Amino acid sequence: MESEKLTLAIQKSGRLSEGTIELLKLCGIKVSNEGNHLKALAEGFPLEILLLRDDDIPQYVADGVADIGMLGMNEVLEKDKKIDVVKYLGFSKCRLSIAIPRDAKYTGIESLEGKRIATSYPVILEKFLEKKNIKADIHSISGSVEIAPGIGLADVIFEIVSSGGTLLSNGLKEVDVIMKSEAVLVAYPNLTESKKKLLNKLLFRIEAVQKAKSNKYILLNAPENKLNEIVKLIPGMKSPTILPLAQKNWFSLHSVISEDDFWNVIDNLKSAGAEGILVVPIEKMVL
Ligand code: PRT
Ligand code: ZN
Repeated sequence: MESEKLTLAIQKSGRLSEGTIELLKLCGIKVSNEGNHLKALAEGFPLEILLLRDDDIPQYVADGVADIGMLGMNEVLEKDKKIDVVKYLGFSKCRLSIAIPRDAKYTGIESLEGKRIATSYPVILEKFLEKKNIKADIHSISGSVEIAPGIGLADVIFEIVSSGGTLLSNGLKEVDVIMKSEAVLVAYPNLTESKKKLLNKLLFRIEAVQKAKSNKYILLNAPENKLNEIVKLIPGMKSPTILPLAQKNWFSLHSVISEDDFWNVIDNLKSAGAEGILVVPIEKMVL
């Protein structure tokens, strides 16, 4: 159907908003959220946007009220609804960790036996403790979990950590990372064929953005007698572009290199005789 739209649920405001809007923008989708509305319009893709608290997104997607959603993997696991995780999005990264008062002892997960643990993630914690066969007293609280040990409400906390600053300022130390989290794209499991097509179109754009982020465009100059060796170091998407320079026996090579082994490749290129190396970001990458 020509006019069909996907309904996307995103966080109204909070730690996910910036990354979400930025990713959509890189996908060519502009969200205009003027005023305090529940819905926003999107330009550049057939999307209707619902602006929600992140806690509510799993239920909206499980019910099919929203076709897709963007939220933290921690919230997906905590709410435990029947929804599909279709893509890891790479922003709002954090970890869910065990933390204890600075002077307390911890020798491993077994140290949690019989302890009072404060958390805003009771479902994840309960499953974890059950798997490890540990009995503890879980106190579910919805905010400021870090103050619980200080006011005598708990011995231990299980909470999101990012920089570690909040733990530090509450006299706590991180002793075990239980899981890592980042923003994910989730979907209603029973999307119609036409909505699945739209979702695939959106995924295609997200993947092009992600590939571009993890790669760089490289330009360099090389003498003719070093070309073969240098070409092997920067194979690129198919093979590098080689253009003759005005100076005789010199060439310009253009290629794409991965962010992962970036500095190794640069070192090897220099040793192999490459000169005038330029590295520039790529905006989109379609293979
Ligand atoms: O209003 P709404 O319900 O939508 O938002 P919220 O307050 O529940 O969530 P929000 O905006 O705080 O976080 C949304 C999501 O961002 C979380 O579900 C995580 O997936 C992700 N995220 C990434 C974080 C953090 N980093 C983070 N640092 N969520 C929370 N924190 C908090 C944490 O709870 C702790 O109190 O920040 C504190 C720790 O930070 P550091 O840097 O001091 O370690
Ligand atoms: Zn929330």
